[in-house]
Amino acid sequence: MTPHFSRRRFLAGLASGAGVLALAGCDRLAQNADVDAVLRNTEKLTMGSQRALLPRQRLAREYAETDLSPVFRANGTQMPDSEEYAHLLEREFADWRLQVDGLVQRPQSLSLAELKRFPSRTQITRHDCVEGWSAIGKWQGVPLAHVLDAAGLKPGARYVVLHCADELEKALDGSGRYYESIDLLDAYHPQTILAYGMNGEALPVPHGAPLRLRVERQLGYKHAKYLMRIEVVDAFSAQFGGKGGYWEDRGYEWYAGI
Ligand SMILES: Nc1nc2c(c(=O)[nH]1)N[C@H]1C(S)=C(S)[C@@H](COP(=O)(O)O)O[C@H]1N2
Ligand SMILES: [Mo]
Repeated sequence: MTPHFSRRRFLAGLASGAGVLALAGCDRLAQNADVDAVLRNTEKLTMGSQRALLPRQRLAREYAETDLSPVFRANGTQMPDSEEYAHLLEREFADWRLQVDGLVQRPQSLSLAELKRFPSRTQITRHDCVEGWSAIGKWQGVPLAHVLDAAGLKPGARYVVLHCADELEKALDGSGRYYESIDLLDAYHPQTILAYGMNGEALPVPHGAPLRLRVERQLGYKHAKYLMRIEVVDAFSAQFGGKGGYWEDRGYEWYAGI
């Protein structure tokens, strides 16, 4: 008996009592129209209860153009302080590449033009910073799911680490570099995008040019700006301070759900 069939029998047992299990083998169970109807219903029930148990896959609220904040604050780094970034900016990011590596089948090195050739998503959402301010902005970018699919996950992939160009704290050992991490549930969420556009224009430098993460079900500090590299890992304990992000290493929650 395949695991699939035993799962169906388990579901049928749940729905109509253990009697069904006692009287029928797999074949009879599958051929019986009434039982099929029960199975179809329990499948819906299963989907419903899984959706209820997985509120993280809910969509964040999306707004209208008229809701856009007249001013969207920039926070944290507003201009990465490195020669490398200065050179990239000078050439309008023509030499910038997003590295995608780690537990992937096909490591990628993607230019901005290549990222823009993927299907894009535009969303108007509210950004909430723990420091107590919010702003509504329009973001355009490629769903992270498409980029991960292009790279192909390897078995064991669990988290996506986002490496940034900026050091928020100057430290000789590189421990002051901004980074973040999210799990695959958030990485594949339909509103999780790598944004290259903001409010109808190219993403401005203070907001993370040329590319930043939008992960709309979480607080502001998870939305890593100035992306350079996406690394797929099985655990983030070996990265920097081991807590999964620049602010997490300094005491903030790793899962900053809103
Ligand atoms: N690379 C990088 N990403 C970052 C930060 C930063 O300092 N460096 N600050 C975070 C915080 S705390 C917030 S609230 C948002 C601010 O995004 P904004 O500048 O577009 O408002 O970016 C987040 N991502
Ligand atoms: Mo923030």
